Amino acid sequence: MTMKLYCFGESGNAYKAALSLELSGLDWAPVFVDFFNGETRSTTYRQNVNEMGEVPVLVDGDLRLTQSGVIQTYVSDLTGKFGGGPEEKYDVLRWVLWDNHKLSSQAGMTRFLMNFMPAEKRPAEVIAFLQGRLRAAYEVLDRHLEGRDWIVGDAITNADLSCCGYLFYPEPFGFDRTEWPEIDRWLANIERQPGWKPPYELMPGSPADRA
Ligand SMILES: N[C@@H](CCC(=O)N[C@@H](CS)C(=O)NCC(=O)O)C(=O)O
Repeated sequence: MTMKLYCFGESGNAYKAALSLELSGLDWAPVFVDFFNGETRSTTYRQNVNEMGEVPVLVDGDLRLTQSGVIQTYVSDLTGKFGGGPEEKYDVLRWVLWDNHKLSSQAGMTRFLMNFMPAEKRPAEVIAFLQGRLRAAYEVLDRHLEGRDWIVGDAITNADLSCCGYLFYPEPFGFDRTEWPEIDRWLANIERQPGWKPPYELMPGSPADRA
């Protein structure tokens, strides 16, 4: 049976789940969530789809999973891909948790404030603060990638598929991959994976659709 992923194109957190599903070769289909018209905040969504009011949500038969890291782990359990070897799995988890806290959550927030919030409401001080926090995260990642092709071990894992979640988006949020040579090289490694697609080709909905 085809798995369903509740998502929308602008969501880097949903992209992490979509990319894992796509690269794993599992049979999945997106279900568009109309975030920009308030769907995730609706009572219907919270009662029937996700009490946390978020995407991504994966539905596989009777099983419903939320949180990108959980969905990625499920994909690994089903396919044996991207989980790292037995001695790497905790290191993979360590980077997924770091990403969820220090990289993706702040990148998602900054990108939202700089691109999707009406221009007159954009809080310059908050954006500057978040960009400072993000630079510290880019530094951690760039330094870690020195001499490595992948974040953990010798092959792509959920650590990579999590940390890259926001870094392929075209909208400006203070990240320029040419400033970070190790991150740039690592993103190119991910782009070379068979089946790789950028976010707006993998999931429905994009700024262009709303223009
Ligand atoms: N840690 C969560 C974060 C999920 C998340 O923040 N999703 C955002 C979209 S990128 C969302 O659905 N927000 C809905 C809202 O704030 O109303 C994950 O990795 O799945």
